[in-house]
Amino acid sequence: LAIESQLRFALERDEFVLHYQPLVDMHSGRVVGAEALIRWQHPNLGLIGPAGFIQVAEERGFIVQIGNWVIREACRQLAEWLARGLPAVKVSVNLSALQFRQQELSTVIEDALAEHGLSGDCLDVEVTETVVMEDAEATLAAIERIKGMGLSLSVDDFGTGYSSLSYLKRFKADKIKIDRSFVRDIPGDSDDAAITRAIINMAKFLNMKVVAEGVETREQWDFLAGEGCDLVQGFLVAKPMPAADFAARYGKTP
Ligand code: G
Ligand code: G
Ligand code: NA
Ligand code: MN
Repeated sequence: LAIESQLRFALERDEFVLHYQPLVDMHSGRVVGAEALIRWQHPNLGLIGPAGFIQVAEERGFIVQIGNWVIREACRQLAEWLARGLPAVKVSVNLSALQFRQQELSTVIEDALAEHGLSGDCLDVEVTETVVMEDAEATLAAIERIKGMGLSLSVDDFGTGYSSLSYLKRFKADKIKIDRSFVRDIPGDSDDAAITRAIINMAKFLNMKVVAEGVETREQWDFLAGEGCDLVQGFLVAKPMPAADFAARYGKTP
């Protein structure tokens, strides 16, 4: 059976899972966030990453339902961690452009938060630059509703899309996530070092926090720290992991 037809049933068969990757505050060294990253536990093919099905889900119109599940599951998981006394982290969920076209996005988020007794500031939504630029008026309205509920907004994979700095300002993003393609060759590559430095400085002037993605080495960390980067995400800290592993590793109160 083709992936497409199995994807249709994956939700009702409860085959999706969220893995979590920590975001670390460079100043305190503490885990302050967790990005929720979807995987499909396929009955025959094993664990499939988002690259293997998100685009198909978008094309086939499944992404809204899947994305709504992600929002609810992230809230359920965070509430469970908090109920067990784990330190609070902000959970980031990735939203695709099509989710902004549904009228109910803010209602879905509101209901998920309410059902689990969470406030809006527990959640962060990650959107790519492309999302921000497509259908700007409708997306802007949806983002304003979401931000009005207390959620923060992060621009994901920054630098890889057709960024317009005026959009960035209009959407009042709270965070910029520097795409890992720029981070990979710092500090050695002088172009990437300059780009990374420029993004960090721009974010500071716009009052936004900066997350460096894909940090794998101590040298990258040191360079980013020296440039004033706020947060780091990457294999140097940890790979994305199942919720239970995340809780076991970061649940210890410092
Ligand atoms: O998990 P991995 O590191 O392979 O993530 C690859 C990409 O998949 C990331 O760019 C991320 O934005 C996207 N992705 C992960 N989880 C979700 C999700 O729940 N919804 C959407 N739309 N994209 C996701
Ligand atoms: O949302 P986004 O597309 O940025 O999703 C993050 C993706 O980056 C996930 O697929 C995750 O597994 C991957 N990733 C996270 N940290 C690192 C890292 O340090 N190195 C590399 N190569 N990939 C990473
Ligand atoms: Na992301
Ligand atoms: Mn990214």
